[in-house]
Amino acid sequence: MSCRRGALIVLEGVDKAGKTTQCKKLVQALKESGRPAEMMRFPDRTTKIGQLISAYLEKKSNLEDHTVHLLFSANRWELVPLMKEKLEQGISLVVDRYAFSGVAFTSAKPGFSLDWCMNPDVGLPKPDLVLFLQLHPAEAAQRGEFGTERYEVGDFQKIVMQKFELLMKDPSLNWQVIDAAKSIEDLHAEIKTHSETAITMAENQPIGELWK
Ligand code: ADP
Ligand code: 2DT
Repeated sequence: MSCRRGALIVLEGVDKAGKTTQCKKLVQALKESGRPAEMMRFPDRTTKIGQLISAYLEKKSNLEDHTVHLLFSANRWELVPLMKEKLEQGISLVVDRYAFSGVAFTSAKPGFSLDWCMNPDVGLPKPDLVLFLQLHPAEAAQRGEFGTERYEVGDFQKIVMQKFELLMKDPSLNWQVIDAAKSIEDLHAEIKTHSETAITMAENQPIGELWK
């Protein structure tokens, strides 16, 4: 490899765990320490597929459950060429939700196996680090009411959490569980340390393939 590649760092967690707050702070801190970094988020609502997903989440349209699952996956795949290009240029990507949200949310619906849900995302760029921001539902509730989007319902989120726990048992991924009840600054310090280690480890390794 002619230049050191960037790392793929994913932040996952339940709603209001602080994912977006921490992604932004991490990108800023990495840049300030001379490590190129950019933020991405899934779903990326700016593409044509993303707009279909956005209308579904906003309850402006209804989509069949299998169909919307495949659209979420397609929304990741359509960005893979760009992601690989950036990683190969040495830019680390800090990603707000990824395939793990995809699997956890759909498999929380009746009749969806974990295996079926994982299949469309097999082979995506493999994260070098997955930070799971763990927050008790009662703590999350203190951070404000749920919004009005689809899935922003307490009981559904509890099942989603159980599905995330199943995914976290996979030893082929570098999962780091973080206590998201800590202060924004304490969390940031912990996340930055894990990320710097992952960036150093990833530098001389090829980009992996998820769940392969
Ligand atoms: P997410 O992206 O996981 O849904 P956000 O980053 O949007 O979460 O944060 C949700 C809300 O909680 C925001 O109002 C944010 O300011 C607040 N928040 C984020 N992190 C913390 C924290 N560590 N402690 C207390 N409040 C937080
Ligand atoms: P936010 O934009 O507020 O993060 O909400 N979701 C996300 C899925 O059901 N499947 C997926 O593949 C992804 C990435 C989680 C987005 C909502 O969409 C859900 C919450």
